[in-house]
Amino acid sequence: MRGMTMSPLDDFFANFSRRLAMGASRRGVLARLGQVMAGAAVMTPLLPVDRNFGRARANELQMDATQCDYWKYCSMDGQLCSCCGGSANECPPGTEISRASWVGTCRNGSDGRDYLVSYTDCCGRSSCGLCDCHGNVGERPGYSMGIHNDVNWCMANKETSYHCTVSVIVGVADQ
Ligand code: ABN
Repeated sequence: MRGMTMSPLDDFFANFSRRLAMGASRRGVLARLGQVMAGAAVMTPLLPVDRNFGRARANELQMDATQCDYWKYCSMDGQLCSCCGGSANECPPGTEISRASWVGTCRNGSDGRDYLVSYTDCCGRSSCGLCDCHGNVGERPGYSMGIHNDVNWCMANKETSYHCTVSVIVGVADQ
């Protein structure tokens, strides 16, 4: 740069880097690098990474939502909306979701965790009649409505006719 005129900005950065270079000994740089590497080694196991390497998600995508053995249907008592013009968690066109529902607990075999799954009826059309599934895990006899799932939840709606049932994961059960 000798013999050339430097702009104030060039001047500033030249001075700054010179001061930085003088203050940073090779030993200091190595010590700092060591600290960063040690920190990374401690923090890495704590980071929320998918230790299942995406297998749980892949299994989920492979499940057939029109079959009763889909794990999240374990406590189902009704006809699958996925066979009736809707999907596992969406009512078919022309129906409306029931205001009440039944909540069961199902184990997802691919990650070994228990999930709370709500079973909600789709109302306003006559029964779809397809894919009738009766998992009924956790159900108790019909003398108490809160623990019995053989119930037309559309009875809480204005349109009380039952068409089919959707299932939605609403939480992870306490371990
Ligand atoms: N919740 C499904 C259902 C609907 C009508 C009758 C029994 C069960």
